[in-house]
Amino acid sequence: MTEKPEAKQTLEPTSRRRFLSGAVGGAAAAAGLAAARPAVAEGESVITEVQDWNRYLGDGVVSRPYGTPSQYEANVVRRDVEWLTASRQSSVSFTPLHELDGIITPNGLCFERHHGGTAEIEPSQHRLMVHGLVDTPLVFTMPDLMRFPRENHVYFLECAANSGMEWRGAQLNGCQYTHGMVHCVAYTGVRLKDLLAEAGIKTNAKWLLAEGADAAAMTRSIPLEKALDDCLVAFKMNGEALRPEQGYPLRLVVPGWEGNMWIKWLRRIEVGDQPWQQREETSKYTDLLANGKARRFTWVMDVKSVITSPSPQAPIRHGRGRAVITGLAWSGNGRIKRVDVSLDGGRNWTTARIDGPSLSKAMHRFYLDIDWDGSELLLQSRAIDEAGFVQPTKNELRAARGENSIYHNNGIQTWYVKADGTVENVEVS
Ligand SMILES: Nc1nc2c(c(=O)[nH]1)N[C@H]1C(S)=C(S)[C@@H](COP(=O)(O)O)O[C@H]1N2
Ligand SMILES: [Mo]
Repeated sequence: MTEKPEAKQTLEPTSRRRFLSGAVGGAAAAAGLAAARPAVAEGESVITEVQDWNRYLGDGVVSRPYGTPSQYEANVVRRDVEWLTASRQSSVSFTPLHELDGIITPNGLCFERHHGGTAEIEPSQHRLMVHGLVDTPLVFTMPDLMRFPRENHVYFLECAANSGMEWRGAQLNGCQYTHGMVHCVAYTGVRLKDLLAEAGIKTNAKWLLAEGADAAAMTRSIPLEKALDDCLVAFKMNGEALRPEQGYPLRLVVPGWEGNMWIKWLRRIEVGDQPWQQREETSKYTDLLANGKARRFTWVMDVKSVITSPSPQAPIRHGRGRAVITGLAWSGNGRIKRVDVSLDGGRNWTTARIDGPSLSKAMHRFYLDIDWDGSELLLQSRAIDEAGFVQPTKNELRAARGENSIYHNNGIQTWYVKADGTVENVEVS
């Protein structure tokens, strides 16, 4: 791989260009061009001549006791946007969605969002206390938790602020930045309802307060109904221990709901009869409407999708002909039923192919295989979930919620693919 890191170029806000829907594209898929083909084999030197990598014996086993990606993948990393937040302890890094495929986010590439930095906790010193409106307040050690029945589930986690910078117009040039506050991981954990049952919840219990052991001691109120439905207390991600950045040794998993409720470094659950509005940060996670009122308790993450390639950090490098358009779709309401892709800014839509597992409240991977004639495209994807919700356009969202919001932007993203294959973040109107 020879491409340079994109970090610099992506930090520049784009020109916020707006396009008239239908101004470009259209002919690309329909044209039915003869696709560019692989070269006809006739003595390819990288095969016929001995290369360095088959001249010498390679490193033996366990030369990398914990394996890391190839040196040629050094570009595939979490990135941050320096001007976005004042400190790295209360900041966010973004998942490099444009470099990934399938539905699982590798552990080392999961975006991070902390309010007081990463806590480094020794597991033998970690405790989870369950108290409040319970019959018997309990303190669980990690070995105590290992004795409860375990479950495995793949879930996405999306920060409510994902795509927040894009509310007023196209802003950041790459899906890592516009959509990278999301990851999708296979969790192993125990059911929160089993731990609550062990303590015995009182009949007037309605809410939980979950608290982390980080410097922020972050707390969130969670309705008891959700806790008893599908919340997990997880200790493994993608088969191995949680990473410190993701809450080692214990985190709350709140499927389909906004990321801020998924308390990391989980150390305390207090059972109560009302939300802890004053003490927690719930007031910050509201959606300010045009009339000055705010939406609160907007926990479910709405149906959403984005094309991950091509995208500004993943331009089309191979020229015209056969090309793969791919992206991700997810919904806090359950499974994704369908994803449509438009090449012309939303005038015409083609149903994309969802490939791989279709799991509730997990990422779905979609593909559209096209024959690109080299003309400009305005790429969009639109997801529909099993509850029947359709991903809205950004203008529809603004009409409903105004321009002051940051949170819960699930609007349709547009990528402008130019004739040279480079891609820009734009909006169509
Ligand atoms: N203890 C604690 N839990 C936390 C946070 C935090 O700062 N401290 N951040 C929350 C927010 S706002 C989000 S979006 C998710 C991010 O999870 P991740 O870092 O695994 O991506 O964790 C949530 N849980
Ligand atoms: Mo968040």
